[in-house]
Amino acid sequence: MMQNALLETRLGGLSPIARGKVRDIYSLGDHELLFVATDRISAFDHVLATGVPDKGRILTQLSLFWFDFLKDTVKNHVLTADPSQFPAELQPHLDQLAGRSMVVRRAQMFPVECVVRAYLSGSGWKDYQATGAVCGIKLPAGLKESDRLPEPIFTPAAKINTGGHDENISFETVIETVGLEHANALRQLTLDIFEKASRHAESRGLILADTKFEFGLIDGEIVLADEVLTPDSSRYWPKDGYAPGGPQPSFDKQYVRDYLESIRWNKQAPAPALPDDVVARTREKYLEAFRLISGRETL
Ligand code: Q0Z
Repeated sequence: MMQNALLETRLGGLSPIARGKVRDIYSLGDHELLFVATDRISAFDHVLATGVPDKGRILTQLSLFWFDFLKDTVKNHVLTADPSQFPAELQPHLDQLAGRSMVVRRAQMFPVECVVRAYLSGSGWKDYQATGAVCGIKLPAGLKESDRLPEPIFTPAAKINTGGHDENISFETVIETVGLEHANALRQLTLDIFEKASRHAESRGLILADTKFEFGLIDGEIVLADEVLTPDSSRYWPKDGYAPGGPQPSFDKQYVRDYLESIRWNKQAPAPALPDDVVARTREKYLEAFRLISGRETL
């Protein structure tokens, strides 16, 4: 049967050093962090009152699949996702943590979101309509929304704290922020990883339209951190039914968006709850993404 959704972690004495819309991060000494994916779900920039059971486990297992898939191309921050190997102070809390969390190495994060786009959507489509370019990269005239680009492009963004959307920035600005060598390395890694991942997604019937990677430095080496290639950090579209010339339905959140539109929510707090059937159908979409991408039947 369907479990309850975990909306908030409560880990005794520990307090999170960061809570995102969906994920919580806890400090484990100077060199490690606990990275937890809750079952929270956001839509239209708000966390909804209802969670989606198993979403945190599904997204964590997807990230772990991709970290492993990409391990010959890039190092990553994962130390372990095996709860029996978690530090003693976490052992009383494994009911909350098992399957949805990993102990990771603390990195010095680059303050740049490494976005790569193979299709024209979201802020990329907005910027293209306004300027004919995205992040300073001039694109051919006459592209339609959701069109495939001539080749994947690196479209970095600057993190904006507390609520606001990330701001698309030029490669020049990345150079000014992290230096020429790191900027070149981040762009090359981003494009290499994306090519490998999008080929895999394609083989499973999914278009990987775009995604966002976050990298950090550990002992002077660039590592892939955060979550990787989840539906929360990526646009996956079913190949079947792909139709440029408008927005594509969201693989995972379309039932949620359709419901929120149907009740004409004004997209201001407080965010509403979701009916059981919308939760159940959305949960099935996350499971479907996991099965397609990982080739595994169960979490
Ligand atoms: C990632 C974030 C949030 C989830 C910090 N290995 C690492 N070392 C140091 N810092 C991070 C990581 Cl992954 C780190 N974030 C982004 C914020 C929830 C992820 F509130 N923040």
